Amino acid sequence: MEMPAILRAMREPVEAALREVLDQSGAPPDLREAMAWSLLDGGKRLRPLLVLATRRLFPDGLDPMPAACALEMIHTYSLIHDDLPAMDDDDLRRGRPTCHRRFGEAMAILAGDALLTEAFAVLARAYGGTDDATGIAVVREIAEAAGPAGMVGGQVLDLLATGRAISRADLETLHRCKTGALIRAAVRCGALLGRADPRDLAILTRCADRLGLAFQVVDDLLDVTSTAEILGKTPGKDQAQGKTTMVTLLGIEGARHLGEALVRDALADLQPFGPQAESLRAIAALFVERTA
Ligand code: GRG
Repeated sequence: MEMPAILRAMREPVEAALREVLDQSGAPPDLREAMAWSLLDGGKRLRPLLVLATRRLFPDGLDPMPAACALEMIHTYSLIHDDLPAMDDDDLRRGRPTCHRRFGEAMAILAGDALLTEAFAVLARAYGGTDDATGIAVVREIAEAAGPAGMVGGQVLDLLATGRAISRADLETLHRCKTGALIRAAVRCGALLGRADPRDLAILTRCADRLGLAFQVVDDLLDVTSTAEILGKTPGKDQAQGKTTMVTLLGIEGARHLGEALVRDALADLQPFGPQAESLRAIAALFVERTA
């Protein structure tokens, strides 16, 4: 998917930082290869970009790159585990074989485990020595977003909802946990690292929640409107698994309108931040314009 130049330029240092994280992980070569297969395979890097772009709103603070890398590592672990036969049982991710198809199930589980645990090592190394509360707030933010009340909890809600109809409220709760939590954490970490005041943090949290839901609405749309070639993963899975989605609840046009309205409101949230929010606005636009 083509990204605007401003985001492409921000993505380059993220790729280099992720490579360095792997080099310093101490993983045995076979494990490193499996981790690299999934981590360095051309994801859009939306979560790291959100951390960096939000940090740009503020003049002072801490380096956002370790938090950006940690979130991408946790996102990648979640995709590896989600693709396993015990969960979504998928063969294709980002246009090539999933980690377990390439390296076997045991190695894929361990590559996911390694990415998750190493993410917290990256955070501890980077922020452990800071003498204020910012570092620990960032670790807490990411742990809570990834854990039982966040992404893992959302995955369980998704599992339980498979094959049965659920209400729109329950679907929004599921989305807020499964995909929204990491997106919210990305924005909040950028703000925390920029030492945002409580008012700005609240505005950005609301903006992130809107973006998180818009992201999932578009994901539901792409699942029915796109192809494996464009998506890089198997389309049509929601219907095949009997899942309630924003498309089944609102129809294609209704879901499209909801996604657009959410991003419009998210952009309005960014108004007070002026030109400093240019890259964040570009990411927000991408959330509805994305094709993969
Ligand atoms: C296994 C604990 C555990 C959690 C899995 C996020 C998740 C929970 C599963 C992924 C299933 C899925 C395809 C959800 C739709 C939203 C999503 C996370 C899409 C992939 O994110 P992108 O589009 O991917 O940012 P890239 O490949 O660009 O990184």
